[in-house]
Amino acid sequence: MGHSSLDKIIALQRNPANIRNLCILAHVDHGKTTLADCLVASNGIISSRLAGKLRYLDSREDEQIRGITMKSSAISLHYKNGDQEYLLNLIDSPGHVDFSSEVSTAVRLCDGAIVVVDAVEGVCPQTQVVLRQAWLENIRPVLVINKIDRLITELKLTSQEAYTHLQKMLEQVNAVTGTLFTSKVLEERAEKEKEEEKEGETSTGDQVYDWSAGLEEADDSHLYFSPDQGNVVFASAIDGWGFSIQQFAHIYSQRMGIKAEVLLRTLWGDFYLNAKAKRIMKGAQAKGKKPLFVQLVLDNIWSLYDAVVTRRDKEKVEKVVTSLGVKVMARDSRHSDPKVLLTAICSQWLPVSQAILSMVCEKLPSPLDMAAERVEKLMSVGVQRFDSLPEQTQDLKRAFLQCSSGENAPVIVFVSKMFAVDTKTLPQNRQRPLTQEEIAQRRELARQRHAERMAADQTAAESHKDITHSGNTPQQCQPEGLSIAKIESLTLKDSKPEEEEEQRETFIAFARVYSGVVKKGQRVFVLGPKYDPAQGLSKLSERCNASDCVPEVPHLSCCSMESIYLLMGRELEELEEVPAGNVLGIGGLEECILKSATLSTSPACPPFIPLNFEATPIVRVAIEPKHPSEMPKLVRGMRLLNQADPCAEVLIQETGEHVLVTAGEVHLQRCLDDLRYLFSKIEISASKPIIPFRETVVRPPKVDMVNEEVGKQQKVAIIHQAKEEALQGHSSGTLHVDPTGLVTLTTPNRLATISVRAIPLPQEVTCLLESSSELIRTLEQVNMSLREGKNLDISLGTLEAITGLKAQLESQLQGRKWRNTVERIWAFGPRRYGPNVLLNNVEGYERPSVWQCLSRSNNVGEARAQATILRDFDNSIISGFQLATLSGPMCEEPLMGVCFSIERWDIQSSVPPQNQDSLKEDSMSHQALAESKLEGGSETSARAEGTAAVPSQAKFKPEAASAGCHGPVSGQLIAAMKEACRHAFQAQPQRLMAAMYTCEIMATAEVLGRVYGVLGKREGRVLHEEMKEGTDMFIIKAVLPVAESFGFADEIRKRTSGLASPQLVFSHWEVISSDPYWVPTTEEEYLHFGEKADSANQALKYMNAVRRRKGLYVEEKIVEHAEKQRTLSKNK
Ligand SMILES: Nc1nc2c(ncn2[C@@H]2O[C@H](COP(=O)(O)OP(=O)(O)OP(=O)(O)O)[C@@H](O)[C@H]2O)c(=O)[nH]1
Ligand SMILES: [Mg+2]
Repeated sequence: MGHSSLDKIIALQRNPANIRNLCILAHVDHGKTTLADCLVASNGIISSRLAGKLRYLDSREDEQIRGITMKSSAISLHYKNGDQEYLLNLIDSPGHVDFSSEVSTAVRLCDGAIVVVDAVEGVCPQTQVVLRQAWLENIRPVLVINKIDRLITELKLTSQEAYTHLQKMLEQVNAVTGTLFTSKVLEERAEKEKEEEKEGETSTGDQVYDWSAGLEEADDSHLYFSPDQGNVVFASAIDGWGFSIQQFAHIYSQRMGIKAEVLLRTLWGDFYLNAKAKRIMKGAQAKGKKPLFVQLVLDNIWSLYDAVVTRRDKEKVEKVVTSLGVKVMARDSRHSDPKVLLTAICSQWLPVSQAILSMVCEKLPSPLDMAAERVEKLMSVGVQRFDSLPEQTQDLKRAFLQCSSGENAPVIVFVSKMFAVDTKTLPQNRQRPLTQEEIAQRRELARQRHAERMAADQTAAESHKDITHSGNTPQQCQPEGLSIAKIESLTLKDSKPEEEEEQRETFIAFARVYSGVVKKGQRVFVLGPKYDPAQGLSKLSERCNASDCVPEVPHLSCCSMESIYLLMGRELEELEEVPAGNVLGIGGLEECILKSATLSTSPACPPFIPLNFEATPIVRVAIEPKHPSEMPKLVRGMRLLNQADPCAEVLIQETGEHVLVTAGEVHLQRCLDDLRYLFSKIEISASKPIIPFRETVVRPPKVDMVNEEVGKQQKVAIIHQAKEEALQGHSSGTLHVDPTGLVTLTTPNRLATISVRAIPLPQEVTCLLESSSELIRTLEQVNMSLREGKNLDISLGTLEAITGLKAQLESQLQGRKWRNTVERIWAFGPRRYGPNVLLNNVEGYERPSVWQCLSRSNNVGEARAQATILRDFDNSIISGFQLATLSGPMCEEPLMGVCFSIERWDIQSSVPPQNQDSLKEDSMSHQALAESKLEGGSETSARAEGTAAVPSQAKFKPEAASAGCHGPVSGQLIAAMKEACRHAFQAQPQRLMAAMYTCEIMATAEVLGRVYGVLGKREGRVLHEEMKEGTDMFIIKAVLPVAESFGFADEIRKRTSGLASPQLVFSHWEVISSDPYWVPTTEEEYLHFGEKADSANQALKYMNAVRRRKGLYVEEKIVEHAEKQRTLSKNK
């Protein structure tokens, strides 16, 4: 990078009004990086001839080979728009679903986005996702419709058809933004109403709102994409052209003498030119006239392509060239590839960089225009309301809005990811060209050294002569030995740092300054995601400096920003300081930041809300080094990988396996490559992907495997069988299963008895719980702090969301069986927010509900007063439930969609035996199950006497005697609860749930059959198929089990010769309908499936595969009835 442009960028960084921070977002392969190339070429960083071919921002080798972007990277460009100079910090993001976390990291640092859509493919799944992400982060998008050339050369549309096609596409894009916007307006309106209601029902009591009132009031015109709004550019990045209708309005207003404003309004839309009247009229479609856009814009482009590419008409080309006033070099016009000539003409006539950059400068906001709403959202820690934050923290909002670079402005920086670069390529270590003086100096030095060496050689030769002359061998040896040792030590010294150096990857933080000036070497506070500014402020003074000696505050540390860089795509440029409003790279933070963080000089600054990732990491593999001795290197490498990737997770399982969790197959491949060649630099081997399953229970099926109705008798028989099996497993009498599936279990010390029943949750409830897991987690946090007696100011939105969840649950859990269940929910699990429910059906046992935060003012005191012995052990029950739901009995995978209802719970306090008499009073029974009460009673006395050292009783029930050594009751209760849940689960028909991907495949008619073939082979299910309008493409939407998905994309690509490439997105969990424990019981079933019936049972296969992987017992008979194999030879 030249000095002049670096200086220019540094100067521009100081003027936030002329800075634009933007990213390029799109579905995979819609041409983001190609477009970025054109913009980069406009700054002379790459040659304009190579623009589009180089893909400059895809700097990794695998990105170039695969042709897809995997990491987002930034580059700073300058652009002169009119008389103003602008600085554009541009971030190119990946479009593949596997890397959507990289998109989140890019979007957070920007104020605007260029959304690119392929003119042929139109709105694709990732297009919707990125539009949503832009929405969630409150950044403003502009639209580029790319690859218009494909409409001409591939689809061979006429200009009129192309216009209709483009119109439709624009509608599609606007439909997506429309839904986002409507939901937001309605939400805001509801919030406003609520607040007004709260403020006082007296004054505004009788105001009536129409449901659409909010929608009409809000000005949404800037939210929709429309060429006449100036936020749409039509382009072909590969051919280097692009235009907005402003450009054409400008051209034609001069040529035709029509006002530019009039043209601006009419160039896009149903208008036509009436040549006779010399007027622009409405209603082109109705009158069958050419719309203005076709006549004045598209026709020109179409005829240019026709002349240059299709017909290669030299004369016409010359005419066009002279009429457009562009210059074409002779070698371009003589080139065998007509595209070269086309690019040469187009890039001068309608340069794409100019169209896009001027739109960006005019339509996207500068850092100064940051909306107050966005700031509040960024600063709202956890569930707290913005106005409940400390005053100093609220004051910081002003700093955000001012985006000031003054000396007194607090420094606020957000780091959205860490990326690794080779230490050698850092600007500090890069070789710079030598000046003349330095060259002369070096020459002189070399000359001196040479002279010295010559002199030394001479003296050495002389001394050698002396030694040989004297013939004294020991003397001769000594210096030699010495010198060898010296050399060794020297090489040792040399090689050691070199090795370290070689391994070193330097981590650079990808960040943005929101306020203040970041200076090299400055010390700042690093605020972890859980840092609470109120707590920080109570321990530190507001003026406290990060370089002072700071007392310990949780989630707060100090760090110095050792170096500061300008991000220039593949290169970095070292800077001394960066003012507010810019994107930058910061070195020296790898010790204090894992993936993302907030940095500030003020302890009042809250941590920014976490990035929202759209991708779910789901593909896991176990990794080990090829040579076991290299384990430490692998561990280090995995640590670095974890830091360098926003989405990858690295875990060490209890089994000691090192597990890598990634978002998909492509992401996995990239992570493995990174480990191999970058971070560990050793050979590694990865296991086959570990596929996650869920375990669940279902209602007893009504038909058997051959579709015959299951008779009542038989059903009972099955349950009896299950019961027997369950009882066989437990020889002691502590377990009891009744025919309805109620499991009663007593702890080994006979102090507590629990009865649990497992009930399948309705599917929509499971879905709801699964999708609201974040909310449930928040709810759990709130409950936790309520239990600790803290008072939290929960934001209105959160409270509303919780109320909404409760109402939804209530409406979905209808019917006699579920009456009042929602109020009685005890906990969710596993991990306290999973999709399983624990129900309190114990008669007479009251505990604070999980919804207590909704009505907490009147509930807390009451709940405390009720603390009983049962309440003391409440947590043990929850823990047991969490353990049971974390790993089920089928193959130790988490449960899903199961409701455990506790119907009875007895406990006796574990008082020492001298209090024998009081035992009975402590004993509490909440259900009058006569027999079990009797049983419980006798057990109690047995236990009491046993511990009071009455030997005869102890013999009678030896386990009761050792109650004391069974440990505290809570531990036993946890284990018993876990066991009870497992048995209750097993008493119901069990099923496995498989993770499912959805995929959208775009394929032409001729390869459609093959796509279906591959889908069918992999147990995929086609949801729907439609033809894309105006093309010969079909869009197939299908679901596919994750277990069958490995190699799917490759297979499809191979079978269709690269014409179709699917993208797999995790969508949901689905119950596998077959019963893994099923064995044929009726005659028909025997006939159908044979005796072993193991051929068709997919669920059993999955289950056994998981069990085998986990080293669990697998019941498998390879040969059941062995028969001697006979060879049927001819001779017999
Ligand atoms: N016909 C045509 N092809 C284009 C155009 N722009 C890009 N392409 C091609 O589309 C393919 C994908 O381009 P990229 O720029 O890598 O797409 P991307 O959006 O960066 O892809 P990801 O980063 O992987 O999401 C390349 O083969 C380009 O040559 C265009 O305007 N017309
Ligand atoms: Mg790309």
